[in-house]
Amino acid sequence: MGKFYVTTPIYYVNSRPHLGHAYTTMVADLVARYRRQRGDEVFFLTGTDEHGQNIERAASASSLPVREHVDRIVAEYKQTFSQLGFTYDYWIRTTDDYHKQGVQQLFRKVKENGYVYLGHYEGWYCVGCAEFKEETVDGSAPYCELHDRLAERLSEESYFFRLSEFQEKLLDYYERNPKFIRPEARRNEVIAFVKAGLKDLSISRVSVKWGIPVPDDPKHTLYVWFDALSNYITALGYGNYLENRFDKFWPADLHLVGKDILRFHAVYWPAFLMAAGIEPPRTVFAHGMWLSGGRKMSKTVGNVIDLNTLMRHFSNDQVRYFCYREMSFGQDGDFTYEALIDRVNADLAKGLGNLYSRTMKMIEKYCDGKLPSIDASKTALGDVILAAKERFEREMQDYNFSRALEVVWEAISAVDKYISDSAPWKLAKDPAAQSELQTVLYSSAEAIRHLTLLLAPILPTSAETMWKGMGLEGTPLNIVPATVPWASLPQTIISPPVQLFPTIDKEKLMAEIAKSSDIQTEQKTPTVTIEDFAKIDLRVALVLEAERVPKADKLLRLIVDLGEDKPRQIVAGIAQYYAPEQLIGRKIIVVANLEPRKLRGLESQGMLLAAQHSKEGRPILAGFLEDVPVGAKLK
Ligand code: ME8
Repeated sequence: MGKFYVTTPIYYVNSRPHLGHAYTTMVADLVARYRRQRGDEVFFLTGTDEHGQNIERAASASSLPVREHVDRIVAEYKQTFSQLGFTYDYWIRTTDDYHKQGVQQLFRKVKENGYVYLGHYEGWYCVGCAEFKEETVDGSAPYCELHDRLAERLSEESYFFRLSEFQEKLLDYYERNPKFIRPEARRNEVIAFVKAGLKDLSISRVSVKWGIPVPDDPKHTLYVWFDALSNYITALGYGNYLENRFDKFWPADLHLVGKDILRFHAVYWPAFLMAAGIEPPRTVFAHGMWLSGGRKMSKTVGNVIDLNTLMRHFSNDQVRYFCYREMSFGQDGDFTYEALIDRVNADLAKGLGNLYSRTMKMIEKYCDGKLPSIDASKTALGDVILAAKERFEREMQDYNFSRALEVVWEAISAVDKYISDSAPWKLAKDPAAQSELQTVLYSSAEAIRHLTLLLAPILPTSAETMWKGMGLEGTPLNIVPATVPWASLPQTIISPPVQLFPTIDKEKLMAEIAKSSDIQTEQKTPTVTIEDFAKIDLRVALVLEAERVPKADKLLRLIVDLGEDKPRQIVAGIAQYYAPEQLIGRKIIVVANLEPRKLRGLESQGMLLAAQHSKEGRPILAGFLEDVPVGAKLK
């Protein structure tokens, strides 16, 4: 028995939670339940990252005061995570006062130890990434692929963290702690990155107001990542008035993160901690990303898996099973509703559910619902189950969730096969085979009991139902599987068997899902008045010229005639779907009074209209079947 401290990233409150955010927390929930079941004292932390320019911008886009905006998103996160049944112990918000105190304390400590100095920073900053980008060879603004925008030039007074002094210390730490960064491939990437050299890191901004003030110099706010990473210790009471859990729980045993933010956790975070004289965490595990239909989930593509839709059509256990089983932990995975339904049908309905109900039905029928009692030495399956239990523990402790599940399902198949081979329905008809029949039923039920214990952290609701259904006492999550010997199943009375996982009618459910995501999209679009609509100047435009924008795979530069004095330039992100020559001479629709915007240094004086292909995500340009005069207004 020991302690176990597991964390998730704290999520940005610039948009609503989606499957990706739920996933990391779902894995943390699994680890937390697994550890608790084995008797550890667990602290499971999750929460929200609420400062910085990005959040300020998201708030202004939703026309709300920042406070109100963040409170709303946090409420939605909490509501969703509670519906998903997550058992976190604490929810940290970086806008909470104790966090602010703790972060300031960490800054003071790092400064006191000589690792902070005041300087000037000038560079290309992407607001979306909240980080400075590398200089380009020709000195022009770098383009951020991820956020489809040019970085902005920023020069300001800034406090710097002497990251450059930590290169050797970090490399040494990685060397001495081979499990610090996992999986192995990611560890190698980080090592290569650190070996290439570390520059000092700017850790304050004067340009950002929505943040934690630097102690004794409040015109600066702390860099969002310094603020955010500190959450892992401020939530334990570091540098503030919360209950002191730091002494018990630090260092963290497991920081779970997506691979997108590994560098912050594996380079900056241990360096900040070392600078403050605090021990770094034990393991940072970077998992892969969920793709959807083979593509990165993105709002523009429209393939984000919405949690409300997911929760409406699937139980938490079904979603948990799929996520743990489908994603090889550490690699990317593909999330589709089709695959989810297939797994539920094959593994849960036909596999686990069927084994449970056939066994319980036979006990009901052949033993009047009372578990038989037999001599332990006569049982079958003991070695299969004990071997499975051992392998399961090894895989779980190594965070190979998918393989741990394979182990359980192999055991399920073995029990199934044992039942089919022994054919209890035949034994039942033979009065001389009664003791053999009891052996088969007892062994199968005992195997199910052991597997239920293993499954408890994975499928908490179903495991509880199975446990109660078998008339067993207590709750499986409070029982350490290793302390339960084989062939110790008591003679309980079972409840009438229930169907744990009904088979899903795939076609029908897919149609319902499609319908409910349409409804959702409709609901999210607010109604506008005719006056609002009239503010948008839509015009017919003729494409005169079209060419690719050098070094930007996505952009086309168009010259279009709107029937005005002179043609306009429009920069559009359609280069992957339309060749320039396809467009010349074509009549399109343009939003003529959109605020001009610079893309790759080129001013776009309008926006063209296209429909979004819902499945492929590709844009399809709007046009007319009949001929229309250039410059005609649409209304
Ligand atoms: O990065 N697949 O917050 P964030 C799997 N605030 N996981 C995904 C995912 C996907 N498609 N999309 C998101 C931040 N995630 C910072 C973190 S921590 C001190 C500060 C998960 O809201 C994954 O864990 O952008 C990823 O690392 C995290 O959400 C990013 O959440």
